Amino acid sequence: MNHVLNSDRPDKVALIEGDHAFTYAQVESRIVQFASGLLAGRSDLEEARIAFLIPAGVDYVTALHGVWRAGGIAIPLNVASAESEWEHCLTSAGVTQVIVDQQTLAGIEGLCDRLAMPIATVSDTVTDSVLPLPELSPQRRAMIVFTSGTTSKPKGAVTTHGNIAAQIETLVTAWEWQPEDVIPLFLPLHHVHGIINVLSCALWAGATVHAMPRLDLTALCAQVAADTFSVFMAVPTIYVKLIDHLETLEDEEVQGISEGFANMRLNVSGSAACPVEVFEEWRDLTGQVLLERYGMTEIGMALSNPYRGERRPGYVGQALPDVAVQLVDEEGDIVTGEGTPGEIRIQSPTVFLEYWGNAEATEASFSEGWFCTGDIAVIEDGYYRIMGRSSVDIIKSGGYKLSALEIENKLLAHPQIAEVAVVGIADRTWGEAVAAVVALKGDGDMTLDALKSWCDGKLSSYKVPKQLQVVDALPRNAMGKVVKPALKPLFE
Ligand code: MLC
Ligand code: AMP
Repeated sequence: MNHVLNSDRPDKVALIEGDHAFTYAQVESRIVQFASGLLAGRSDLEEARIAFLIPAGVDYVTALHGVWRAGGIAIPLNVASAESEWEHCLTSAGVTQVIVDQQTLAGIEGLCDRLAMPIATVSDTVTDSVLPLPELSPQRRAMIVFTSGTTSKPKGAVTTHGNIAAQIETLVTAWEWQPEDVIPLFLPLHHVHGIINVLSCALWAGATVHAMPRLDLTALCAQVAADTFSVFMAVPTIYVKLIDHLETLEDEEVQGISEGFANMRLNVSGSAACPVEVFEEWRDLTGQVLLERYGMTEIGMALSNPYRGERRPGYVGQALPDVAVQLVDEEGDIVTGEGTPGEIRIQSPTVFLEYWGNAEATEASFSEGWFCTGDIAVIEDGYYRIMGRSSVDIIKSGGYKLSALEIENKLLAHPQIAEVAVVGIADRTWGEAVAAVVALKGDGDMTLDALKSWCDGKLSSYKVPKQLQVVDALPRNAMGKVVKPALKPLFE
């Protein structure tokens, strides 16, 4: 199936990258040339895993769609990861080839050499000898997105072509995507928020995407003030950063930017809870009533406030089209009626197939055919409200899901650290901030700056603790397990 790239208006601009505009026809032709180059004479990649490390732009789209069209499984990697994190993704997924661009080549070249993994750029791969591309059924595996959880190492969530099409279609329908839409893309492209909600929905609808390699608030706001965009999607942290940024500007400039946001048809917040104060400040500043929605790597988007109708602050709305939702209480009973909390469970064509090479984890995440999210919610007056997560070992920082265990395991390699516990503490900007409590070997001391320097290159920088407390010993229960809730007050 040739899903996801609109073919209705070949001359329309699909993607803007810096000073370059690429039409749908140009993007399509580059994808076919790249897919043909990848195939190199074969008729189908037969689900070979092809990873890529490419910032937002035409090469990213070419790699993603090219791997799909050649019958491979696309694995978008975080351009900002530490080497050991890339190594885990490449080896655990059995990647056979890595695609880079000129900027990212130097960072991963050494690792690929060591792993004897072929590496190439998109430009090296495209060919003029275009081949017939394979027919792909919706059941075929299409993508692996690495996601953290309650285990130490991230797991690769596999979605099929059918899952991806369903994830896109439900949002295109619910949020009324149109070919006239224009959206900025500054979110990272190794997670579903950027890949599906922004990039893929836009390209499915025939809209235009402005690809930005990173979040540059000044440049972004200048384009907003020029009324470039009709739709805007971000995590709550970015709305907080925008509110703070506007406070530093002159009134006249603020007015232009606020009007730019006010003139858009839709502002969406998701990937983490949007605090009611942020919802209200954004409405006061721009007149936009944020549409908050809830999703997850394994399921795409599941719950959303209405596009037309009341968007309620602090709530994530109702089930999206074709998504079935259950709340299940601690006894395993389905919650009926309003006001009683339960774990969110999902059944939908959007739900992923499996964790790559980890049948045990896949099985553990389903119950009687329902995917168990680990998020606790309640229904009030017909709207779902997310109350929290069943695990204290998951931290949501700036929209990134982090595993406390993964960070603890890294920190334990520090020669001075005897024991460590990592928790998420409430933070206005990040939602939750990573905080570490350590007990040291011997009599020495440890500063946060010293710990951060030690982490450099060992962990992605957003996983590095933002706060540190040194204690004599960690509080443990009778079973010897660290009592994490007792640690949070240390940071108050
Ligand atoms: C950056 N930093 C973070 C951070 N992002 N710290 C904690 N948490 C984060 N999320 C730190 C860096 O390490 C660095 O620290 C400093 O902030 C500046 O880095 P930066 O890269 O210049 O920051 P900035 O560009 O402002 O990045 C913030 C951000 C980014 C909000 C734009 O975090 C981001 O893009 N988040 C979105 C993640 C996302 O897309 N999640 C969706 C997952 S899918 P130092 O110390 O080095 O200076 C999902 C499903 C769903 O959740 O429902 O959507
Ligand atoms: P990820 O695994 O990175 O896809 O993150 C998914 C998780 O983000 C969910 O399981 C929720 O815990 C959280 N999440 C996403 N959207 C929201 C939201 N609107 N409110 C609260 N939590 C959210």
